Parts: sequence; structure tokens; C-alpha cells
Amino acid sequence: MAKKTVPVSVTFDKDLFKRSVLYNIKTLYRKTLEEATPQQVFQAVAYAIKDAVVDNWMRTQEEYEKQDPKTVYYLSMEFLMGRALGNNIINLQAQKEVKEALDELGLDLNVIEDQEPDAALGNGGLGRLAACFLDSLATLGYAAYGCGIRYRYGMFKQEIRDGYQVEVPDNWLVDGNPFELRRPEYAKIVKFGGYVNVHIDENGRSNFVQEGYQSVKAIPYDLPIVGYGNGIVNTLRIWDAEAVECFQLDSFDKGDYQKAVEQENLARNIVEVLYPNDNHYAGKELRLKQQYFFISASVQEAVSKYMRKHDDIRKFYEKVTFQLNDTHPTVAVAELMRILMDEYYLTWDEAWEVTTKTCAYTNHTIMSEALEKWPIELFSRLLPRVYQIIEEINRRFILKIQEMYPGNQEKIRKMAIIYDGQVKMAHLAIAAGYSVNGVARLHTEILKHQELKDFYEMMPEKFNNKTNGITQRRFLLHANPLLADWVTAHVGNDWITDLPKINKLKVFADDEKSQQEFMNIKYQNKVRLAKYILEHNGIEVDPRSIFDVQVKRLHEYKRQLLNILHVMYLYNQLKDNPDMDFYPRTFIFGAKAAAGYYNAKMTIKLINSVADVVNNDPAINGKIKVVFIENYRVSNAEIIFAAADVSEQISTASKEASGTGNMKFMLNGALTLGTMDGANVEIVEEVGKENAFIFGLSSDEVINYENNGGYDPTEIFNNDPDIRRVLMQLINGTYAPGDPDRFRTLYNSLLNTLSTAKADTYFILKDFRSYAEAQKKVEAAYRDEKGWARSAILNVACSGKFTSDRTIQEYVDDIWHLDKVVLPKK
Ligand code: GPQ
Repeated sequence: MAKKTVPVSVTFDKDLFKRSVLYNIKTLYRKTLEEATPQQVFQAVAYAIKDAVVDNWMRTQEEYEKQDPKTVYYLSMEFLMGRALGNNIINLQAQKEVKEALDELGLDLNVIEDQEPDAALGNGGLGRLAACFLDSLATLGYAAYGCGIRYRYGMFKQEIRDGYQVEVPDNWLVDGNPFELRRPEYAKIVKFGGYVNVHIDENGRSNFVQEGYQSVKAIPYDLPIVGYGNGIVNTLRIWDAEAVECFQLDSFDKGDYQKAVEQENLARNIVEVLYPNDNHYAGKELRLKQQYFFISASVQEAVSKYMRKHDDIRKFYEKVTFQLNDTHPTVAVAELMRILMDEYYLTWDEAWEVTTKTCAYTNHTIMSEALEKWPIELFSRLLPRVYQIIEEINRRFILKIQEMYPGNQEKIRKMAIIYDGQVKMAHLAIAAGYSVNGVARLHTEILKHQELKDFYEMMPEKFNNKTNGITQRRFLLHANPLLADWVTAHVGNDWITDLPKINKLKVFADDEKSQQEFMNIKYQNKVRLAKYILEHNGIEVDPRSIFDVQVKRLHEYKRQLLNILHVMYLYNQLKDNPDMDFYPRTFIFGAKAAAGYYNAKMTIKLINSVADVVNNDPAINGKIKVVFIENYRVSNAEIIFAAADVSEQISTASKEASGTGNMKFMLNGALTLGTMDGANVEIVEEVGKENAFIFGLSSDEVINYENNGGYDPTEIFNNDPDIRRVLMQLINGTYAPGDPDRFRTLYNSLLNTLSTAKADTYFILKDFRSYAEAQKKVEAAYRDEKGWARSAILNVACSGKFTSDRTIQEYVDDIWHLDKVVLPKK
């Protein structure tokens, strides 16, 4: 067995760190270590770590100045970073020293880490992907900026009261953020509203100027993104808003006063809160303001930074590329055009060439309700000059369509950027982007041949796939130290920066001793999660039971409803046959629902109602437990993945673009129970069908039904008594004593016998039997302990493809073409 230990950083000065912690407690709080609160200790430790980070940060940025590498700006409304302290310590390779130092001070690193609030500037997968990408970019040594918004309130905190979700504001900045750096010297002005005036200058040129606008000052805050063990520190730049100036009391007339107040309010409101919608477009005016706010500031900064070193803006794209994380930042296209034409006096064609060589677009969903379409009334009122530019992009794009498809009105109707009084952001991103990518192979194929078919036929060269990935530094090294050490003991530590090397574990899959060690680690992680559940939910769960986990945003297409209906079905079986052979199972859920998403919220209530009944029924002898983990977020996710036996990835085939939780479970040795959707397809391809549980309709079958008007769930209802019984329990008060109508809408979403509205659009009843069969196979497989251990080890061993390091290298090779930076030895 190749024994290697995690390398010890030679540069981290333990004694300096200790002194720094004590000094920070003194100067920040005028206290001694003994007097400080846990939060104050966290702050003091975080500042001490920041101190070490800042040295590398300065060195990296100096080196970027010297080497002038091409830089990617990852433009995203969301960065779901989670906690920074533990991650920074790991990436500095200072874990051993920090632990020792804290130990000598009588402090426990885990307790300190627990004091840090999650930076929850994102909803779910899309925002967490951005965070993983930043980690990989820094670790691989690429110059990158994340650009986003410094929301005052991030993703809401979820409390469960009486089984219902209650949203509580996430005031994550109350105690201050020790890692952030305010950079007022890079402030930018962003203009909203007013009208466009044309001034003819002395050369007879038309200059377009926005007048009568309101403006907001954008102030950047920088957060360090520490690369693993390479000294590189990149920057996540998030923008705060401030009023441009206090209004002057002596000079106002009524109109000015009104305007000044409005301007103040705009600044106050714009970065106030993250919209808690995942995969859903709500069309709110403030959301468009947020988008333009951070994009205008980011693009202005990218251009001025470039011009500080170069003189020809026409070659901007040689040094800069913008990646648009979904359509949310797509206004960047028009903003860059505006700056190039109005501020650098490029012609339309020159500006278009630069823009279309700079911007690239990632699509993250085919769900039609997620597509951003802004009413032109709203858009043109808020962003008059930008709208004018989009009109011209649209006019020229339509000419191109007509040139390729003469007389084909249908093509224009389907592809125009502005149509039916709406600005279609995806169409703008595709027309102006030099690359359009999906996030898993199946997803990209569906884009090319279904959703974006017309665009693919017109511009096939733009389309490419980049299967998502996750960072193993956070989701194994940090989240699961027992397994991380075990892996390193068996195959060395190369996996930390080269995940495919974890493949060497394969030879241990059949080794009995390794199997036992592996299962023992899994058990200890289950004990850790059981303790968390007892502390947070007051529910006792047995770590020897199968931990069957579905954690992700609550969405109908992700089908948490299928999971809980199946639990109801199992419970019925157990009630009928108390002595039936049944391997104890703990069904664990964690999910936030968008605040206005009724069916999603009622699904949470249903899960908690089933939990109440099942967990407290002595007749089933604790064989089924149902747990809803409150406030699912990055920090508790790390504990949950490590403890999972079964990974529920049960979306309706074709609907989940990729999924990334599926990869985190795999990396931690859980077996996938899933549909052939998103990246599940590629997971199964890597690990083998025999080491996963696949069920349900294929994406082709789903799409076929959809194209032919759906399917009829009443047939299943009529012919399958078990399913009928479960559905009736939704409306007969079994889980809502005294209020049998409580779950009527969920029932109606599946059946709806009364109206002609489509029912069961996510094929829950259609897939139910196949799911139940797969679940039976899970149980049988788990009874074979060695066989299970073997499959679990193989899942870990075959997870190499799913590192975000691989994903980022593909973006670099195929799209961005960045230069690799190596820091010179100190
Ligand atoms: N995704 Cl459009 C989100 O998390 N939020 C969104 O608004 C959109 C997509 C997810 C998508 O549902 C997952 O399948 C992907 O794995 C993830 O983006 C990252 O690509």
C-alpha cells in the first residue's frame, strides 16, 4: 500500500499565526482569549488566516501584472460559496499547523469553523457550480475574476414551524466578513432610466448620450479565492450599491427632492436581497436592475483594467473573455457594445467584432419557465441606450436569418431577439456569444436537437458540451476527512489536484479489509449525521439503517413528491405486514422551496406530516424514519454527503440539465438511485450500471409523450390499487387529520380528474412502479454487505471525471484559451 501523507506547507508560520490570533482578539475586542465569545474567536482566527492569504494575493496579482495572462471574468448573479475559513486553511495546506496551534491555545478548529455564517449568495446548483469553478481556476493557475453582487441578505434561512417552511432573512454580514476587502478606489457609476439624446459633434459624428437618468455608485468588495497549494489567490469581486451623493438641502425644489429620494432608494434596494427562485423567472423589475447594476460595473472595470495596460481596445478579446453564467448576465453583451461605441468611439462593426469574440454563454436548463423574457416596455424604460443597442443587434440578426432562410417567417418568429413585445435574453446570448454550452452531454444534445434546434442549425460551430464538475477539495478533503485520509493512505494524495488518480482505489474494491474499513468510515460519518439530526431535529435515527438521501432545491421536476409517495407506499406495506422482511431505512430530505412556490411548499409540509406519523408509530418498530433537515445549505451538505448510502437523483428524464449533488454523493461513496437524466448518464457510464440503480422513462420517451400531448395518469390510478391507495391518502386526512383538503393541490397536480388541465406533467405515476422496483433492489443489495462496500468503493474510484478541475480545463482548452500562470519560487 502506497503510504503518503498530505504535504505540509513549508511557508506557514505556526508561531506567527498564534501570536496573530491573540493580537487580533486584543485589538478587535479588547479582550483576552478566555474572555472572547466563540464568534470573536472565529473572527480573530479568520483575520489571522487572511493575513497569510493576503501575502499570496498580492504576489499573485503582481505576477498577473507582469505576465499579463488572458483573464476570464465569470459573470454570475450567484456564487454559493459556503464557509471560507476551513477551505482557505486547506488550500493553504496549513491544516496541520493550524490545528496544532489552536490546540496549543486550547481551541477546537471544528467549533471555530461552525461560527462562520455560510456565504449563501446563490440558490442551488448554478451558484455552487460558480463557486467550484473559482476553486478550480485558482488551483489550476488561471487568472480569473468572479463578478457578482454583494447581497445584504443571501438565500433565506429556512425554519420549519408546524411542518411548514418559514423564510427568515439571512443577515450574513451582521458580525462583519473578515475575508472581504472594500475597494472604494474602483467604484463605478451605473445609470438607470432617462432618455437617449443624440449630439452631433464637430466631426459630424452622432454621439448617443443618456440624459435625465438616476445613478448608483457601485463599490466593489474583494474576496480571496485561494488555489490549492500553489500560492495563487484569485478574486471574487462582489458589488455593493451606494447613493451617489447625499442630496443637498439648500438647492432642492420639489422635483429634485423627489428625484434625490428615489435615487437614494434605488441604491438602498438594489443589492438588498437575492431572489430565491431556482430554475424560475419571475420578471421582477428590481431583478433587471440588479443584473444591469453588477454587469455595468464589472464590464466598466474589465475595460478600464485592460486599458491601463494596453492601448488598442480592438484587441480586448485577446486578453479578456466573459463567461455568462446562464442568461442572467446577458445584458453584458449590450453594455460592452455601448462602452466600445459611446466611450471608445468604435464603429458598430468594430464593436460587434470585439463583443462577439469576448462573450460566451452557458445554458443551465431547458425548463421553459426559467427563460428570461423581459417586456420591452420595462427594458427600454430602465435601460434606454442598452435597449436601443439590442434593437439594432436584433435588426441585424433578423437580416442574417433572412439571408440564410429567405422568406421563412417561422424562423424569425422563433429566433428573433425581440419578438411579441419581449426581449429574449437566451437569443441575445446565442446571437452574440462565440460559444454556447450545455452542462452535461445529454443536456447539450437536447439543446442542439430540441430546445435550441434552430440556433444549432444556423450556427453549429458555437455549440459544445462542458459536463459539470465539483471540487474534491471541499467535498472530500474538507467534508469527509476520514474518507480523505483513507483514500490517501491507499493511493497517495495526488487525487487532491488530480482526481482521476483516485481510480487506483479500484483494486481495493474486492479486498475484504478495505471493504470493512470503508464501511466503518461510512458508519462513523452516519453517526456524525445522526448526532446532527438529533441536535437539530430532535429525531433519533439508527446509523445502522440505510441512509437514503435526497438533498437539493425543492422543485416539481426533481420529484421529491415521488420519493415521499413511495415512503407512504412502504409504510402501507409495513402496516399490512408488520412481520415482512424489511431492512431499516432512514429517508433524509433537505430542500428549500422558493417563497412563492405553493406546490413545493406543500411538498415540504407533506414530508414533515408523513414523518410525524411514521416516526411515531410503534407498530412499525422504527423500521422507517423520515427526516427533513432544516435549512439545507453548503455547510450541512458537507456532513450529509459523507453519510449517505443512497443518492436520490430522480428527476423526470430530460429535465435536470446536469445535477452536481449526484457527483458529490458519488465521490463520498453513495450509490446512485436515479433516472437517465443529466450527468447521471455519465456517472453510470463511469461506474457501471451494476453499481447504480437506474429506473424510469428515458428522456426520449418523456420528450415523445410531451410532443404528443402527454399521457393519461388516470389509467394508472384506476389499475394500480397500491398507487390509488397512496393517492387517496393525500385527500382523506391520513396525513392531515381534521384538514383532508390540505394536500388537495398535490393530488390535483397528479390526477386532476375534474378539469382538462394536464396532470402529472412530471410522470410521477408513470415512473412509480419502476422506482419502487429499483428501491427493492437497493434493499437487496444493501443486505449483501460486501457487495455494497465493493460498489461504494467503485463509486469513489470512478468519480475522477467529475472534478471541476477537468471541467475548467475543458473550458480553457475549447473556449477561453487562457494562459497558465506559475508563480516564481519565493
Ligand atoms: N440550475 Cl437555470 C440552477 O441551479 N438554477 C437555475 O436557475 C438554473 C439551473 C442548475 C440545474 O438545474 C442543474 O441541473 C445544474 O447542475 C446546475 O444548474 C449547474 O449547471
